[in-house]
Amino acid sequence: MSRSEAWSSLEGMTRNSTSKSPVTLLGLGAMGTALARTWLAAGYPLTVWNRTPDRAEAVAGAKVADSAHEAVAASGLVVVCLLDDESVGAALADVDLAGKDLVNLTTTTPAQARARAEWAEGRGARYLDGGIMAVPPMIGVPEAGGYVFYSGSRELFEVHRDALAVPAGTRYVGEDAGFAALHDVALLSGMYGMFAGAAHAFALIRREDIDPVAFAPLLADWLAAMAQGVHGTAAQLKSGDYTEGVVSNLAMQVAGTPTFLATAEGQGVSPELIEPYFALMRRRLDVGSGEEDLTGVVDLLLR
Ligand code: FVH
Repeated sequence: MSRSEAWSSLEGMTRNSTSKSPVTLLGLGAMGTALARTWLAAGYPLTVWNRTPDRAEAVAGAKVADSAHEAVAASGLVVVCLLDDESVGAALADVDLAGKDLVNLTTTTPAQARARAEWAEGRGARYLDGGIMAVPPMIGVPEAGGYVFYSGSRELFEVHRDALAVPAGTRYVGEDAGFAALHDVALLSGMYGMFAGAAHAFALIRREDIDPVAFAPLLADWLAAMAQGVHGTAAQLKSGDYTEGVVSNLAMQVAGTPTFLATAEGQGVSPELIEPYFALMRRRLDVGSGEEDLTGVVDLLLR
């Protein structure tokens, strides 16, 4: 590198580190600590606070505040990553939020997120809610594919976009503060359905001479292939025509369910995870929807 290149590179580094606005982070649990480390590594001046002060030892380089009040006063952007909505209320109870940009990455319900947005705005803050689609080891590792859903103040999101993009990808899903939590919980609920199916599958082979380690890739590949079906479901929900592009209709699938139940019985496996889904399929068939896809089950769930 020539002298002039080295100088301009040094200038660039200085400009970058001085142009980064300070960030305050409340909460140094597993996730908060991972977040903190990425902001520090990226050169953001970071102030942290945690209810149990010892945990701040894990984030060398951050300024450690003695109280949530002091931490919030230190930066315009205040990120909160605590256990639940109750802990957010407790941590911020006596804190002056006027003029602050509050980003709440704590997992909550959509209703709690909306109420928290109203609460924060009532105290003079702009509010953005976040739903983290990552586990701590994925934070600060772009190739891991983690990201955060954001919803609420678009202005806040745009102003702090660069800082918010440091720990993980960002996906803004609307002005409704509850939407990030709703997307988060919807995806995780889908995940638990998948885990339930996988648990049933493993139970079926559990007592046989079948190596679960050899079985796992078969199951994973099958689930990944079948997961693509959600695009067809979405298209049908949008058009309202549940017979559009049907490959395996409901009547055929319901006819196959006794085989699954008899197999479970034969293997000494409880059908409690799959039977509720089959019951919904039968209910939909009973109203004359045999030519449809499985999409009608979605409507049966709506109370
Ligand atoms: N860890 C994960 O895999 C998931 C990934 C997806 C998103 N979640 C959510 O992130 C929030 C924080 O999770 P976490 O992993 O950091 O959780 P913990 O390690 O258990 O740390 C909890 C922090 O909350 C503080 N805290 C708890 N109660 C209070 C309170 N009443 N007042 C003030 N702070 C409180 C706790 O402080 P301390 O116990 O160290 O004193 C920790 O800082 C969460 O919503 C996940 O669902 C993580």
